[in-house]
Amino acid sequence: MGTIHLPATPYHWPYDGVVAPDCLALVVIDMQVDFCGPGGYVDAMGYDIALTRAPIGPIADCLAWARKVPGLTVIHTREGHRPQLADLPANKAWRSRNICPGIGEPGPCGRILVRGEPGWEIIPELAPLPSEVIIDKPGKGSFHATDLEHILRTMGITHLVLAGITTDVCVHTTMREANDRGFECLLLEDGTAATERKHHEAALTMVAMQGGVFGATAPAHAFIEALKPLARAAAEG
Ligand code: C5J
Repeated sequence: MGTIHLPATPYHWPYDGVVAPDCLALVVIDMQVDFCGPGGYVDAMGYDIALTRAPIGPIADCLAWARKVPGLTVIHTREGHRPQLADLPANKAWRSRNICPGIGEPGPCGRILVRGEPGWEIIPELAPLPSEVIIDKPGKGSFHATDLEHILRTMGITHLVLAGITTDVCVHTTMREANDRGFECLLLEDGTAATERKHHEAALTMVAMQGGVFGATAPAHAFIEALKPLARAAAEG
């Protein structure tokens, strides 16, 4: 079995030299209609969804190659709440109502950020395969109130490549949570985006400070180049 390593900022990733595909997960965060689709939550708040849609192509390319590498795990997350909003903290509800239809209120894509509604679905371009893990999370981080850590430890996964939206909120929170738990993280620079470009750029810069305080960053093509030899070897049998 081959291994994965690639040029990244601020160090050649991973810190420990190489990672085998069965110790690696590609985690695609919250690529839901509510965050990047027309009529979804971000659109309703008045942000430009062209920004949050920009990573769709790079993520689709990464998924296509990752799915060809035996042993590599793909995980998707969805932010959302139970229909009765029993898992929606009062401060999150209050803040969301300050801007537009609040979480749980009706919008063009159904009730905002409520599980089972059209806006909560992952966009069709990045639809999970039936074999892939989906984590439903009520918070910004993917570890809070989910079984993500249990799944990663059970599967022997130690290294995470992160993509999805938004860079400064759910992706950063997840990366920080993962880093504190000892997972070695790589963030895909063009596989993520924020509702404001300057926040995206600042969030990438923050990862690389202090020698890589939360891990490293690299463009999606660098990750894909690292996957290609393994995918080709698998195809040749
Ligand atoms: C936000 C997210 N921004 N997925 N969620 O509320 O980043």
